[in-house]
Amino acid sequence: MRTQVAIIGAGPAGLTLAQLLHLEGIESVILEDRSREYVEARIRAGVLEQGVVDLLTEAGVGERMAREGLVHEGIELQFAGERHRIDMAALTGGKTITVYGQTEVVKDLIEARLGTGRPLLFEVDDVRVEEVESERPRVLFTHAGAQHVLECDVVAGCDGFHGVCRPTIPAGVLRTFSREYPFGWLGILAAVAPSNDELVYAYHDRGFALLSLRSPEVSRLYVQCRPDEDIAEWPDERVWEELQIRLGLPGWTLAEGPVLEKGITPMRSFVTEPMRHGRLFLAGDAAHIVPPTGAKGLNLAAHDVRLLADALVEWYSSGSEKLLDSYSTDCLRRIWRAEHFSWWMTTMLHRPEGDDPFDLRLQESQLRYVTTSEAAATSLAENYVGL
Ligand code: FAS
Ligand code: PHB
Repeated sequence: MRTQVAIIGAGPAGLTLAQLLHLEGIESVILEDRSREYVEARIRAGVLEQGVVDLLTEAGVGERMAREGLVHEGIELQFAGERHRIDMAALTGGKTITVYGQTEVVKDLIEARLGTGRPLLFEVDDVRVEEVESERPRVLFTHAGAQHVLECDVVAGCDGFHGVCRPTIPAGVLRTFSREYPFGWLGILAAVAPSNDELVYAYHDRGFALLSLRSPEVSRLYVQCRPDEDIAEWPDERVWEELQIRLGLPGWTLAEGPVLEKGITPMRSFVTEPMRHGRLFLAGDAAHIVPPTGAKGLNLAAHDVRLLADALVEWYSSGSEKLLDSYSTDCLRRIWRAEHFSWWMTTMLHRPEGDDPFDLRLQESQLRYVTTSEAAATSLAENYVGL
């Protein structure tokens, strides 16, 4: 087999890259180790920045998102029994976010890919990336019981945090930066109308809680928990009880309903530098991870592949490697801004281990400041809607 760009991973990064390259007549093959059903059902992100909505629309996959996505102009921060709205549209000259689940983005991208007739192979195994330091990299894999060699010009490592591409890069080449947080998120998807029109990020003595949504009929909610929690210790009743306590306000009730999905997500910050080694380019979670408090993960992946697609189009059309050479630097500028914002939102809103009284006062002061100062609220808003 031969192609121009071998894409490892059919998550938002790999699928978006493939679509952008297709629109420019550049061939690619996507190799995904899970099934289509698994990939489309994986519950993850829920918030799209304005810039990513525009990117997906320009890529021709925005029609259902425009119809079903929920455009929000603000979010709410809750602490000390008060709920404060951050009017992000007013603070950013009209920029908004769109609530549209990652599952739906992935379904739209897979449908578009299949419509192009270009290869998207699910349930591949034993993926190995070789010769990335040469001008003829290749990917070895098995599919439907047969072994294959995919010759290509470039490999795009879009295979997530646990993928095989980043480890392909020899030791000593990469520099990694990471931070593990002493807590995780227990998330539920529930068949009940959201009890608030906009997202609510709640700081509480018992821990953080987030009220989000997927549609007018489906709620998405999270509570801070220990990272090593056994989900068996969180029956639905306990989840709802914690949500009622942490989000509760006088005169406001949180509607409950059947839990459709429940899972625990650990939280970490992680960046690898550089994001390129020879003809291998890393994008999305394969290169960086953010705690989900800033709703940046999916959005960062999309921005990476927009830059990678631009660089590949320039290379194939003019032979210039200028954008390929600056890909990593250009991505990392945005990545580190999002890493800081995600770390800042996480440390401001999550109950710290040990309840250090100094830390608690700092958090309350920060929350008070960001909900009373236009300058501080503008900083949060411009990062949240996307710089
Ligand atoms: P992905 O991990 O989505 O995709 C990588 C793909 O590569 C996967 O389909 C995987 O099966 C495949 N793959 C892996 N190894 C392979 C191999 N060897 N061969 C072939 N294929 C391989 N972000 C938010 O903004 N908000 C959230 O609430 C949020 N919640 C999250 C919850 C969880 C449990 C996780 C893990 C992440 C969450 N994220 C969230 C972040 C998430 O949305 C990522 O940022 C986003 O999926 C990044 O997309 P990709 O880079 O495409 O990586
Ligand atoms: C979600 O709806 O899944 C969601 C929203 C905002 C976040 C994280 C997750 O910060």
